[in-house]
Amino acid sequence: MNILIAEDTPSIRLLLAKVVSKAGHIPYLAENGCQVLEFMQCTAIDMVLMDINMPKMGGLETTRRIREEYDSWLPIIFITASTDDDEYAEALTIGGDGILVKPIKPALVSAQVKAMERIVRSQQELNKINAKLEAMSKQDVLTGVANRSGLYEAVQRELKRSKRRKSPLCLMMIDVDYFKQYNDTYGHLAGDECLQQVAQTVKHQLKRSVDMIARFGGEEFVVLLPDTNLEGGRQIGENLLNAIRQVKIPHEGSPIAEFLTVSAGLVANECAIQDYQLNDLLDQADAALYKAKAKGRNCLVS
Ligand code: GH3
Ligand code: MG
Ligand code: MG
Ligand code: MG
Ligand code: MG
Repeated sequence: MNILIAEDTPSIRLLLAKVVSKAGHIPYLAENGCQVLEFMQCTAIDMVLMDINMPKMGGLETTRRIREEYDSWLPIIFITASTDDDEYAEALTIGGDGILVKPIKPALVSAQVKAMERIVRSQQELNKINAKLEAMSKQDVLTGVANRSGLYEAVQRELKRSKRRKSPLCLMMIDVDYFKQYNDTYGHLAGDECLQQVAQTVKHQLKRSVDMIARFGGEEFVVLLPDTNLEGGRQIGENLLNAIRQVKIPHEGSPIAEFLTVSAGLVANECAIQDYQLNDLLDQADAALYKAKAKGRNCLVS
């Protein structure tokens, strides 16, 4: 762990640094609260050992500011020469996690750091699990691409960016043609594999890291193309439809082709960059998709 030691008395600062090093951690040194705050802006600190009485900014005020500025918890252990219980209580109340009373006893400092490390480690585990759960909540289980929730988040973000940069974005809705017949012919499991293939084909076709594909639901996918106007979106869309045709997934039940095809509806927000909302894009892409189906499928309408 990176442990920041804030103590204005040089000999005590040195002693604490030795204890921290001996316990296998990396000590960083500060002489007052101002240095602590500065330090925290550029280095990831896992724990703070902080004297309450320091010139410029003491431990209590520094802690108040840390708690105000940082959302995530950082353990702060106070060091004090005071024998006043009220001061201990105040220190814990404003956000301290422990108190060490001077004169410093190395064994006690080391044990206190170890005890706090247990909490830090379990907090880190929880953070990891949280990050995983959050990623999972935005991913489609069957195809591995983003799900609707991941899509909505990306569209909201890209719409803001599009307005800010006055740069258009495209949204395309893709729907597998005669997929009910596909399931009826080959079975539901083969249908699942087919959806995985469609998703992966589209994913591999998208060259830029900002482009994304999401499973909107069932056999419908949405492709989001930032910084792309309608003409660019059309080209990418036609290429996607072609790439899916080229996979040549047999579809005997399709009345229109030997192999699996998809239809697509495309919309760009280029004419009304200020006003487009998520639902406008989805509604218009869906309306275009409906037209593509009505035109006979296996095509893109924008
Ligand atoms: P269209 O060309 O008009 O789009 O016809 P369609 O048959 O593709 O459309 P419809 O909406 O009638 O049927 C969609 C089918 O997709 C029905 C449903 O069982 C199937 N489906 C939806 N989700 C899944 C899935 O996760 N796995 C499989 N295997 N099939 C799915
Ligand atoms: Mg002091
Ligand atoms: Mg559908
Ligand atoms: Mg369909
Ligand atoms: Mg149908």
